[in-house]
Amino acid sequence: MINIIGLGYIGLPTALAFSAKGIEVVGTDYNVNLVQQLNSGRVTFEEKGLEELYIDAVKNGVQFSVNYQHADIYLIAVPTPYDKISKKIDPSYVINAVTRTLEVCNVDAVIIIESTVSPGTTDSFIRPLVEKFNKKVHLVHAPERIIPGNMVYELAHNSRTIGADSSEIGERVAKIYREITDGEVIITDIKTAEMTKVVENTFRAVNIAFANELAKICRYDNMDVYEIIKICNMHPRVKILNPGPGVGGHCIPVDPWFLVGDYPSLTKVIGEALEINESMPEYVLSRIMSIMKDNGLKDISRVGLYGLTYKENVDDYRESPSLQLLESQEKHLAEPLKAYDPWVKQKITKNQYFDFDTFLNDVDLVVIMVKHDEIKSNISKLEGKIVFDTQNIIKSGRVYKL
Ligand code: SAJ
Repeated sequence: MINIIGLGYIGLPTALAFSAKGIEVVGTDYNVNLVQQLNSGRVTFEEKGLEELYIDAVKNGVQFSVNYQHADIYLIAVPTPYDKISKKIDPSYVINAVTRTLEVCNVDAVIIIESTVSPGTTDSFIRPLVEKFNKKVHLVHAPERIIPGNMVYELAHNSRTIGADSSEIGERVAKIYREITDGEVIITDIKTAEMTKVVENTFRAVNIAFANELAKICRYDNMDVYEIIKICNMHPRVKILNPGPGVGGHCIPVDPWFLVGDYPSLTKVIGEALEINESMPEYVLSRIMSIMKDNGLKDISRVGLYGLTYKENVDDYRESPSLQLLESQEKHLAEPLKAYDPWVKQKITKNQYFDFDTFLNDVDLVVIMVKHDEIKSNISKLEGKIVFDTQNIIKSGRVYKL
């Protein structure tokens, strides 16, 4: 039996994937409401293919509980936020989960940590805990890699990294992961596994920052950044990502800070890249101001943000560029812009709409912050509006770009 600790965006799909393959799984989360919802037959967030996976897992007897189980294998998928001031990782959730696991686990249990941690976290925070308990267990770090929007597919196909203290434990855990993925499963040591995860997300953050910087240069000197990136990417060794209104989510804007926090004097490129990404929502605000001037639009209440989530076709709005933008507006004591997102059903900002047409009726300038499928297939509805397309989804007509 595998006891999966933390039933959020990573833990839940992972628990369901193992169970759907016929492995006995108990998912544990301290959030009573979440466990109740899962036990009452409903998944807790929207994700392509998740419901189907849930149905298969329920058929196979997956269980959800607030209690940690007596087991031989644990998989920990709890959040690892970072301290906004020191930029260092906050391992308290992982520490708490491992402590509770150590209280109940069988001797010789394997504790797999999937949560993203900075290199050295296992050595500095987790091993001392294990020593304190004086219980023989095996620690493994197997960083998650699945991308929201395509999680179920990626769980089944991504290659995986298993960091373990011995090849014997590494192989034992690799065998478990091979049940759910047809991707390659690589065994390495724990610190290397910790580092690879942070490096993967840092690579993406730096590449996006490069694209964002290019967007600013091109805007300043009146060049088309999208045309330039398109042509450059035809070079066999160039692959520039897309500029955008900012970088959101709980991974790309967060994990690279672990490196900056731990190695401040060695992370010049990374630090600057993160600053560039963080400057984008404010940059969008300044573009909105100049577009309003351009069109003689004086009333800020006629400006609306399309999209509140951190990226397209997901319901997760953590650290989203739109929320960063609204926060920055708030700092200037400005009335928040109108906003609408088809994926966000609860109220998360003051002037929020829940119906696309009503939203469109109430604004003259539409700022496309997120390229949800909904807007992509309803571009014609924007006719007659001033449009600021930060996502480059509209290819013709008079549209403002980043
Ligand atoms: N973004 C851009 N330009 C791009 C691509 C993305 O501005 O060209 C923005 C998105 O709009 C979004 C943010 O970056 O706001 C992050 O989105 P994402 O799709 O790049 O990544 P995440 O956060 O959804 O998932 C990432 C993935 N990591 C990598 O691709 C290296 C995923 O595999 C990880 O599992 C996940 O982080 C994680 O949890 O660590």
